[in-house]
Amino acid sequence: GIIRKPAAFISTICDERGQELTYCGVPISQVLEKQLGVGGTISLLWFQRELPDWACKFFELVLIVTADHGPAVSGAHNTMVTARAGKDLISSVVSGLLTIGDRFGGALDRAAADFCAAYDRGQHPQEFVNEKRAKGELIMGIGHRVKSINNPDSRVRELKAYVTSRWPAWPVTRYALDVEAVTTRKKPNLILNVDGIVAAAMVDLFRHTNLFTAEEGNNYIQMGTINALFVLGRTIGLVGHYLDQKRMKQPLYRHPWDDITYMSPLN
Ligand code: Q5B
Repeated sequence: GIIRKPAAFISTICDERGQELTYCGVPISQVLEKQLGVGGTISLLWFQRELPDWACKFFELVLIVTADHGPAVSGAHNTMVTARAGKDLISSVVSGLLTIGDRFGGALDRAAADFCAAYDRGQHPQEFVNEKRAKGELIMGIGHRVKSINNPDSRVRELKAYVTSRWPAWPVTRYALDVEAVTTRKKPNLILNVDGIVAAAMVDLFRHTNLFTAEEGNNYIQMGTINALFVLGRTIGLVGHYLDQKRMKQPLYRHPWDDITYMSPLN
């Protein structure tokens, strides 16, 4: 018979070779006809299955609420500075995306892993907080520079209302809220932040749709899937900031000297 050389790549999410493009086996016409939307498209291309409507709508809700959080945050700031240095859209957006990490918008995966591990071992939220403090570690998904119990984050309120009314069960989200109750007693800004609520809700989603095995759900958490929701959402805002600076023909940005403390070790 014909001996076929082994393929260099295996792809399991999309096929463009036939008459009609398919997303994980579903023809694009059906994606449109069934109005799967952006959430349904994420469900096919990221998770290789059609997730229930409540889950797809949740992805869309996350994209909406994480799309932007003003010009002052790290990502938007970098994008604006890069745009004003005369760079193109991709360079400017990428420079913003590269700021996403533990401190800014990229705490979701570790928050998911930590909350779910603590919940699974039956650790009391107070003990979890004590343990983190003893290790000198920050709790991922907790804390905000400007939001606090006195200045609540409406994004978190919306997400919490959605999850608690639509999820079949949400024990890890409950656990994260119990952690928040402990941390906010210490400092009012140690709230469950937008990263934290999305992370906890995603663990509950993997566990309670009955469409993922426990191993699949855990693998998705380990792979870095949940940060992808923030990355995708915030890309919308970063494009907006790039266009905004270009539209206004903003000049090269140079940081003012009076806002820099120059300290030479030899003076
Ligand atoms: N402390 C977010 O810090 C921030 C603590 C904590 C225990 C904690 C910090 C943090 C974990 C990572 C995380 C996602 C850096 C944040 C986001 C998207 C965004 C952004 C936007 C958007 C804020 C002061 C005191 C110290 C600390 C203690 C702080 N966090 N203790 N666990 N998690 N969180 N990141 O206010 O005793 O005084 O030494 O890293 O979840 O990024 O809008 O800005 O949409 O764009 O600068 O919402 O919480 O406070 O670091 O100076 O700490 O609080 O140990 O204690 P801050 P720090 P002490 S959402």
